[in-house]
Amino acid sequence: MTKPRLYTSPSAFPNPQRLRLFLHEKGIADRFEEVIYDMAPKGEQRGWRHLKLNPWGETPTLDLGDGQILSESAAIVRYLDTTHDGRRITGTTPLEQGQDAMWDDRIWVQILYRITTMFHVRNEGLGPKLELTHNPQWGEHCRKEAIAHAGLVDRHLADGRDWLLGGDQPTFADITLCTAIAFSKFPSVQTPLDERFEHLDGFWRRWKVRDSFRTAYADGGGLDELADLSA
Ligand SMILES: N[C@@H](CCC(=O)N[C@@H](CS)C(=O)NCC(=O)O)C(=O)O
Repeated sequence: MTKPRLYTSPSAFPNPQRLRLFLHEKGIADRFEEVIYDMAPKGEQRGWRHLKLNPWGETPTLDLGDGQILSESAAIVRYLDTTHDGRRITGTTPLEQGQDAMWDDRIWVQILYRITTMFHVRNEGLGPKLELTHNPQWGEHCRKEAIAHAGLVDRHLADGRDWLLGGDQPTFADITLCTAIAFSKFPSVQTPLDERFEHLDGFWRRWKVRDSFRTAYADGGGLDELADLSA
């Protein structure tokens, strides 16, 4: 039987990385055929072949093989979490599911999306073929917003909890926060949230020793500190 196909990017790209980390936490990564795009400079995600699958021109995109296509990281994760056996990564009870969605939304909109916008508009982003807007002031605004909201998350973690919901295993919101911290450290972003916030530092260190993290970041994530994972 052919496997569903996932269109993704190298691990430095945080949204497909949210999905990849989820797949490894859930233990189902081997059930998919992964197509890793050359995002830049080639920009396969913006070419017509991919746009036929996902007109938004983004990764991740899941092709279920029966004519159904899913995109948007959280939507794909929630679908796969409920349709596969194993630990529920997006929360078990309705309350946990609500809390996980709440934290995921806060972190995606106010931290990760801000950092990715900064990446695109402040410096070179994906390069001249793909970037349409250069606006350093907007990038700086996004950076400040990301830092301010990271401070709120840091305060939430200050009560000694390991993960956002207070359990003993990470949920999807923790995955989104992990990829946001990783991307904040990317060379052209240079806003390392772990260096600025004590509890985000501890959180990042907890992720770095997890098997899921070490497998999902096996290509190094574009970060010197993760280079040994690709050895
Ligand atoms: N809302 C989308 C965002 C996806 C997204 O921005 N993906 C980036 C990779 S991290 C992308 O494909 N960018 C392509 C481009 O900018 O050309 C999601 O949650 O999956």
